[in-house]
Amino acid sequence: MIPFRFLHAADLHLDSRFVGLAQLPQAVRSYLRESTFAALGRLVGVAVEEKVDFVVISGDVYDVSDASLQGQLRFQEALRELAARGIQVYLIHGNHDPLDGPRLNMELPAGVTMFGAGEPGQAVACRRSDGAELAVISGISYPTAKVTENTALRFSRKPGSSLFHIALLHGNVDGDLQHETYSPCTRRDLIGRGFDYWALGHIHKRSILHERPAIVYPGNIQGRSVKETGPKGCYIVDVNEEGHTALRFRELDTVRWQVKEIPIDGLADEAEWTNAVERAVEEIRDELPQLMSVVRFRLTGRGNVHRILSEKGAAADLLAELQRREAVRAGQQMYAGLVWTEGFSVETGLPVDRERLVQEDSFLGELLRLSGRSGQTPDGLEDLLSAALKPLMENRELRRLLSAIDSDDKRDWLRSAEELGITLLSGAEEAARAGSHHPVYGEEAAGDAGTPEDRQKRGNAE
Ligand SMILES: [Mn+2]
Repeated sequence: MIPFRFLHAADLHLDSRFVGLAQLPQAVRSYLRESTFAALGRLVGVAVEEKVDFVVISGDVYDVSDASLQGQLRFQEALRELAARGIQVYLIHGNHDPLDGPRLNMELPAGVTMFGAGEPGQAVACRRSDGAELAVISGISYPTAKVTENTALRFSRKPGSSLFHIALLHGNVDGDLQHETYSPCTRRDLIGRGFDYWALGHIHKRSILHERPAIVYPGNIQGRSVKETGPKGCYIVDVNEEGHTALRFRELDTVRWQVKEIPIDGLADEAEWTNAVERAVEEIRDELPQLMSVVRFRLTGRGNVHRILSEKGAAADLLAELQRREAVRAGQQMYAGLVWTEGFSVETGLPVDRERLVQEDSFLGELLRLSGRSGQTPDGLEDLLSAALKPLMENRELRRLLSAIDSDDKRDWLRSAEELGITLLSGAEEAARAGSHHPVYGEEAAGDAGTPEDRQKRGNAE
């Protein structure tokens, strides 16, 4: 077998709209909007630099079936650039850009093969230098957005061919429940077809499901939300004389999404907390000086800062300030090293000994035990919430909104409610105890108002 090299990418989602970011300053928004195209540009650059013999793209070239004109023209341009270098491209369409989408009827540049729907199309890829045959490539596109059939079973090797076999499939292998089950199949189905490399698309998180045969999701080429964190790109696949594959990941993204945790334990006050966040921002800037980063900070742990975060809205204040600073950079076109804080997820609590509170024979102890029991099982959580939400469910509009809440959000609610309980009740109980020993008015009348902390505890009890 002749050794060769190819590039495997999927889920380009060109011209994604980044919904939900409408509030961004124009300069930041337009850079984000450009990021899927920038990643495509880098893909072309990597294909050229790595001297690949060909490129395979496993569906979802566009984000929506009625892809923007700009998206289509830019993709066309990338294909022409690859064609001009003699790099062949093999592609399929997926659930986001099925064949029945109202797109331009564009003629594909020479050297580009787009597989249709129905029976898998088959093509032979050749070496760039001399046209020697390298591999048989098969693929099926989605005719419409919804394909629930196991299309993997339709693939078969080219009879009599001993060439390396690659299959392009957009679908859900081994039922990742976070995604709708498009073209569902199992690893076993794929292994059974006798192919050497399954070039998958659909799941945006990159993963190598199997080594021989290789079953590979390269992930999308550009993260598009806080759910798509970390480096995004493509695989460069080297096939040797024995037909064994070696994969190397190449980053293509220009905007990197991250979630960073900042524990508040031990931070004494608002100033220390602000410093910790600013330091985290600068660390990201130092780590990724060439990229724009979008980060969500998860504030976790227990400490005094919790009160400032939960009562003073300090997170919203700092967020506005951090965003203002980066907007200035964006206004000066300094996108490399820009760190856009997308938001804070406040998951903190008061500096209390929760384990001790759970044991306590008190209203708060009982509340924490109930919450612990309910949170342990999905059914327990559902029971608690359905009782709590019953009045809201009577309203049609609210019912519609609530039905879209997933179980992660529900667990967050339970956790927040628990912390709110601790904040409101632990203070009250301590103050009540303190009050029973030291009558408040008497103390103040005697001119001893106690420490500021004592006064705050009493304040909470009111
Ligand atoms: Mn996709």
